[in-house]
Amino acid sequence: MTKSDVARPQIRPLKGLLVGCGFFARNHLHAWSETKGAEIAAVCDLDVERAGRYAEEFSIPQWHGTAEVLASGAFDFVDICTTMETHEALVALAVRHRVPVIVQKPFAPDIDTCRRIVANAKAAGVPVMVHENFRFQKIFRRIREILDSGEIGELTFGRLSWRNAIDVYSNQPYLLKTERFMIMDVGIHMLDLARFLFGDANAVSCLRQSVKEGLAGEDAATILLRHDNAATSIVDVSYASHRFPNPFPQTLGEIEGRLGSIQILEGETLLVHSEGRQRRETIEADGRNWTSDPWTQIQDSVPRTQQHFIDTLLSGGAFETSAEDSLQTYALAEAAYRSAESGRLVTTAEL
Ligand code: NAD
Ligand code: 89V
Repeated sequence: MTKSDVARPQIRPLKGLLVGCGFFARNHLHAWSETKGAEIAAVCDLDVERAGRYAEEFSIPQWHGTAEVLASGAFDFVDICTTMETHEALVALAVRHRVPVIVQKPFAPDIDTCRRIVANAKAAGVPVMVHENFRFQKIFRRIREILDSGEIGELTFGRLSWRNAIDVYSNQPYLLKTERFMIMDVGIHMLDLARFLFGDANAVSCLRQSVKEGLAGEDAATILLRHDNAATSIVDVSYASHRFPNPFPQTLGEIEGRLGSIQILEGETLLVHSEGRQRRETIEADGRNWTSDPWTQIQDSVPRTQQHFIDTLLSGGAFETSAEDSLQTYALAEAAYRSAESGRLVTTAEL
């Protein structure tokens, strides 16, 4: 999808509509207030009172009970912060009115739906980015720099582990009823990180677990990836891992190359091993007056993700997590579910 035809001179801030005034939208609205070159002109939610409350809290002039307001032509972009089963219809509505989109993860519940959304947007030439913010966390930008420096040599192995036992259900009760749960909720962050750090992958083996009683889907999964560059990686995620203190929301792990390795430790600390010695780096997320531990590391990544969207929209370049590129990430998630069902290694080519 070329965006050169959508590059635009910056005269006034781009005006956005935020759709979905729920749990995580607060972070989006705080982040938009510090995103250069953009402002939220209106919010909408099916629960129009809730939209009104958010508009008042964030001093936003307009609020609506439906996203059909996109037909007004008043918006330069739309930020969709609703749950995955609503994304196909909402993105299609934006595409119909030629409004560029940033849409929260999970992009959609399955690969066929993701592909339909991408084909529809591509046919209309409307830019769509998936709001996938873990790769925009400061620690992962630093790891990318170290890998690009060649300090640990050619990559051979990686492991990304996200394990804790926070009560995610109080803020996000819909997760109790979601059949495709942990792989789509947190696994997708890790699969995108695995592609960002270790390169594209072409085969997946996966085991799912449902540890907590009464869940419709899995709250833990262990995924093995075969990368195009012959590296192997493991992604393991769980909402049922009891650690004290709780490491939420940190991603831990290790990365190995032919000359050295990087350990991702608690406390946003990297231990880099190369040339026979080790070096320690701590990359703390930036706190703000609207962020609070333990969420700071995630909250800090939201304005970085949104700034990338706006800068790329204005420059006409390619989004890092474009809808089209994200098809490869969601193919890995799809392969993981199919592997868990079939008990065998699944290649992305067969999807
Ligand atoms: P939520 O259920 O709290 O909020 C969603 C809101 O959207 C609700 O108020 C609902 O009324 C509204 N809505 C649903 N369909 C709508 C429609 N067609 N038009 C207008 N409004 C509509 O959900 P949440 O927990 O805020 O999660 C939203 C998305 O953000 C999910 O996909 C979730 O996975 C994702 N999320 C991402 C992060 C992260 O980026 N790190 C963290 C938490 C949640
Ligand atoms: O990031 C997410 O998608 C959330 C989490 C609790 C991990 O932040 O579900």
